[in-house]
Amino acid sequence: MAASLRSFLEELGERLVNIHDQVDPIRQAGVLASESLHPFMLHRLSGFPGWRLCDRLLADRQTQALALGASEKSLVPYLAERMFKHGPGRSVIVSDGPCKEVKRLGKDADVTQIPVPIHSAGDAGRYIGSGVTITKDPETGVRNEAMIRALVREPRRIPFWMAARHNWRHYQKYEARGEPMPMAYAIGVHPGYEILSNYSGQHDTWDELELGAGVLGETLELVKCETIDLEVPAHAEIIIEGIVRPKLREMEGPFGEFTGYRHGAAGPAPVWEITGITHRKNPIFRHVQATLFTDHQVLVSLPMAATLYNRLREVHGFSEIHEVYIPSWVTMFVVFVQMTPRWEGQARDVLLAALTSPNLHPKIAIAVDEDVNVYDPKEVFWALSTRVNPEKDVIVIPHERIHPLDISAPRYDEAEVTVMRIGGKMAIDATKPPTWRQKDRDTFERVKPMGAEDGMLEKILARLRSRAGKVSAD
Ligand SMILES: [Mn+2]
Repeated sequence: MAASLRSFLEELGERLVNIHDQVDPIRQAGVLASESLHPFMLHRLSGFPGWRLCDRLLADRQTQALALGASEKSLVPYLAERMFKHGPGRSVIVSDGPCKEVKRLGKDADVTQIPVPIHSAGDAGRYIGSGVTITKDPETGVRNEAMIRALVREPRRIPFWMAARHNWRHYQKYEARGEPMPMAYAIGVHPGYEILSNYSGQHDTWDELELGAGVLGETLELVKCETIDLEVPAHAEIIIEGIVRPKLREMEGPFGEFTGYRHGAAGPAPVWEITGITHRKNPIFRHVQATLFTDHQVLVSLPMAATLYNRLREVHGFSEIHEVYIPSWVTMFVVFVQMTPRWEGQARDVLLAALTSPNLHPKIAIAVDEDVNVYDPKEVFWALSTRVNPEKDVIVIPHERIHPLDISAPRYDEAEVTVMRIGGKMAIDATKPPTWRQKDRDTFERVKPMGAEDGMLEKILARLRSRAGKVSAD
């Protein structure tokens, strides 16, 4: 069976919380998605009979591992191995697919008839944040995917923020030719494909959907669009097709983003003119609530962590990297690296590599040793407190390009559709002295309470620890 949103929902089994109460998706789904700690499905949507809505499919490490076919314990190393050693998989074009069960083309297409929520109070309107955005390089014919936000306020006219670097490059090429760019959204695909569509590294001969096929170990089925020259995933719940004319701009934003702020990118934006919508029968709208601590961060931080894991291991020819962790509670601007430094300066170079990568997000990078639980903020702060001498272990780098939505740094050129911000970055080396100075390193060996290795105490310890609860990766 092809990997689809529905196959994943089946795999979730009892983890999926089914809600049969009547819910207004436009005005009530935002807070439900924001607060939920579980994958959930809304079965009765006011004003949208026949539709369902789901979100928080990647609510924790367990569901993330399920989406990628990985184990919880080695999620990032596994993903890096599938992405960079195994590599992209194959795709095949088929003549028909479930995404075409219902067709609404031309003037029959109306995006407002899809249960798209308002994410946050103060947003410019309803926003699609869950569309895997598909464009094609007009010179090479290679597709690109990313997930970008689109403002739904008219049936067929949608301003959208062109933050993603590769889609934007495609649009620049179409603009230079004076031609409209075909663009499609695939909404409601297997979350493995959603995750990989947020890969930001270079790709000249394959696209992010094929990278997803490689990670999931299947051949991806694509179908041709009805109204534009583009291929889309056959098993998607919803496909939206359209064109983006050159030079045309409309105001877009504000929109409450993954940073927890609504400002940062509002301004003139390209306009997507909808030419057709196709969807499955009894369609499921996959929502991605774009506020703090939601799927939004995870969708981007997982491929980013795998990309960094792969990249950091190459520093100095070989660096012993155990984990790269970008929790949703740091808004993707902070990267934790767990490593064993061998040489003097190695941790610092690893951190500098983490701050200059395909992703603009990392602004602060922190390295800790293998004896620090990188998933536990208390442990990381302990390492910061006791292993950092700020006058030598903190590097501040001025005047770097930083993430467009990081409003702590000033914005340049408000007239452009993509946002440019320049600000500082910081590396903090909270590792012990490197292994080549073993004696100095041994000074930082952690003390263990007496009896820590006494197996006879396990039952008593379990009772005594039960109130605190263990911190694990989110
Ligand atoms: Mn790309």
